[in-house]
Amino acid sequence: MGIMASWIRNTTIERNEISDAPYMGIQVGNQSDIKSPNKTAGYNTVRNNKINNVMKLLDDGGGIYTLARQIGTQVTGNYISNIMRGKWAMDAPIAAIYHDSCSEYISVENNVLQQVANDLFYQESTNCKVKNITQLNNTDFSEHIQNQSGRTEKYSEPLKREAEKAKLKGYKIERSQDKYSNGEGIATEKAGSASVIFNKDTGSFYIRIAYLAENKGQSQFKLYINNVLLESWTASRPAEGLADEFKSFTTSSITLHRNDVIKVVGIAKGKAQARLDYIEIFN
Ligand SMILES: [Ca+2]
Repeated sequence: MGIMASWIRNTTIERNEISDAPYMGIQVGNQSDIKSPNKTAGYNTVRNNKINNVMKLLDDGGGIYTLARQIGTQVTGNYISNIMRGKWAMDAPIAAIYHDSCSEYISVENNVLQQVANDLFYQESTNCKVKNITQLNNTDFSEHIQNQSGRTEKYSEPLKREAEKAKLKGYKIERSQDKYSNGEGIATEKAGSASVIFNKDTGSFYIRIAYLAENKGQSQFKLYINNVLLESWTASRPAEGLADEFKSFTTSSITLHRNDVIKVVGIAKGKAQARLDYIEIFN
């Protein structure tokens, strides 16, 4: 196994290169207490990793493997290739991305799955089925995603700014273990803004805004850099069975300069309160 991450929360696994391994590339999540499944893993990010030629000996696994409910978990930008059944494998499945028992509330977006025995596998044969997995734009070729995965000399640690620690206008700090990855975020009944200062050297970065999809309405969000509008989006709807669901919006790559002001404006809709959790800047 390349990376094994069991009962973890708020953990990012990114820009690794894992190859030629007898078993899996990355496992995120592990068996949870079925009576309180939200109390174990959640809010994890598996991003821009390069995984090649794993599962060489064993079966019942994959390039990236998830287990148990983990609200707010995102698997994105990974380049997974050559996941084929080895000659010692038995009858269990092998897949580029393998969702095992109870995997739930995970988004799987913009991954490249190339030369694989199966692309995505969902465990259906146990009494705790996989459900509420969002799948978007997974493909077998993307020059951009392939180039963006694995190690890079330009790598810098993501900058994560909690919304509740930003400069706020019209927003109030709210404490809720159910709503926010770290138990704290911000909410507004009308409209508000949260601003942070970018404090790294000039470079190309992505900005990811973690917000709450609320079933009471679809709030609007706008992202400004130095008061110039860059993006606007509407909150998505939470998955079935959830009152709210952690979601995120990621920009395309943009140039940021030291002391740029990154401002997110939220406009409440109905009884939804344009809730924000954090702003993350990564390259
Ligand atoms: Ca927060």
